[in-house]
Amino acid sequence: MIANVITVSVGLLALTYFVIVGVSYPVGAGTVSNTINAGGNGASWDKFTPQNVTINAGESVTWINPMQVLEPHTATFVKDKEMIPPLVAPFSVPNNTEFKPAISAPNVEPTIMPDNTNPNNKLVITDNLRASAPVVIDNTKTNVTYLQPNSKYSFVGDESYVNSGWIFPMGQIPPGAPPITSFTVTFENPGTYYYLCAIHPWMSGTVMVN
Ligand SMILES: [Cu+2]
Repeated sequence: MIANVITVSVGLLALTYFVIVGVSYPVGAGTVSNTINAGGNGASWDKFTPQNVTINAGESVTWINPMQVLEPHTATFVKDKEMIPPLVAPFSVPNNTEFKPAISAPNVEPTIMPDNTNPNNKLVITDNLRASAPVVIDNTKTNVTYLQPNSKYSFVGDESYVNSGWIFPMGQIPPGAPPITSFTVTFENPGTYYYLCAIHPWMSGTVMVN
């Protein structure tokens, strides 16, 4: 019993020491971590964990997907709401454009609709590469740079869009999908960087850079 009391007391003393003397981490600003789980298992399947992290300028953060089921997530930084990428989008093509399946699965067909703004054209709905691929768009919103899967990107801070692409759980990449299982960002400048998941936009987090 006495030994336990002493142990607890020493522990409290040590804790007090770190609280009073040790300490440079901002309290309550977020966890210090360089790895963030995009999604998880059980109740954390649609959360970033930790949700808020604090690092110093020049440090990196890596997003991975630890899920046991095949559910992708993204880490997507948008400067304003206009840059939130839809997962699919309509594109206008001439009416005589044919779409032939390029895979052997028999049960596929593109979604095609009339283009009400142009009778010579029709609309085909395709997936949005800017949501699913690793990509950066600069502060002018015009210069688009696609990154390699599992890229390391140096975030300056004024980019209008930085996206991880679909991060899959390790060993669970579907056939034909870009083999993305991580995304690493080096934050070059101080600031608070908000991000969300393009697939589940209620998933969000922040990286606070001192
Ligand atoms: Cu997600």
